[in-house]
Amino acid sequence: MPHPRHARPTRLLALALAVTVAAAGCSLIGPSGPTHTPIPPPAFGPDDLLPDLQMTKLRELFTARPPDSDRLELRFTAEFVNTGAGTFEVVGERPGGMGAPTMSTLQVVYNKDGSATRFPTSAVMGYQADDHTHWHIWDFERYELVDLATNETVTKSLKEGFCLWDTNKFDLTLPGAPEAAQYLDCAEKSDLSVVMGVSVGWGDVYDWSMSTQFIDITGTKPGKYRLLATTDPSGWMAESNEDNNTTWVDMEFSEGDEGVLNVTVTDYGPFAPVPEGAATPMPGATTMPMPGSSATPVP
Ligand SMILES: [Cu+2]
Repeated sequence: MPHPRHARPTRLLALALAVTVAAAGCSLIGPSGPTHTPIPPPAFGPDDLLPDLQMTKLRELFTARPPDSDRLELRFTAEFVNTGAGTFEVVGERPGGMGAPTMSTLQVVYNKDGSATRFPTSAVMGYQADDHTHWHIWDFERYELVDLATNETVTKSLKEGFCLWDTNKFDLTLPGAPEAAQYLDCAEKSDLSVVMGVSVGWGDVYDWSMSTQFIDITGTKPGKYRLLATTDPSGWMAESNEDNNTTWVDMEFSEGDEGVLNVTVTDYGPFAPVPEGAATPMPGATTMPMPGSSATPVP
């Protein structure tokens, strides 16, 4: 059933409560350094229709050197899906008007009785130009490469933004899954608010070909590595299960041509399994890797 985005009655939680609780929390070290004190999501009851965000299998992994650069990139396609009972919806607002470069955010959780809870989250949105030209949530996915010989993190994703969007049908047999995409717009530069999200049963795909969909592995030697990908890594959003947000893939890097590393996948960590009779097959690479990349992407 399509869900209305703005029309439902809301009960705004007491912000004072959230701030009091947040003051007791520890400061947060994100992938790009210290950020503001996180606001914990409120508690929810059995009639609140919470989303559940999970990663699907990481795919299309390969390394590449962009033209005119010494950087070596590990590129891959990542996707998170919403397998919960309710839609995942985030509202961005900038009450300060056009002069404000960022939007503060609210998550909206709908209830079986038709009401909705809107509450502030620690997530921040910014406008991204280049090949996106829309608003993003910063740091909503985290990617880390771990050297399996030393168990040390080699590199992490940069501060990165994500527009939440119903890009892929994942499991439309889930109760409440809409047949058609509901979230397809991350607004324009001049907009003062935006509603983004991922519906029940839908996925949001970050294709390897997007400008920032890589981690910098310059200087990484051949060997065995684990790539971990986590959605909502700081736990900003309310979900029915906070313990299934990470997936990983184990790989062996070997010397390739022209300084790239060839990638052989050896194992996968837990991921949201493609349901039997899924509405559509998982998307694969539709174009060849960029010049200078390592062979064909690993499916
Ligand atoms: Cu974008």
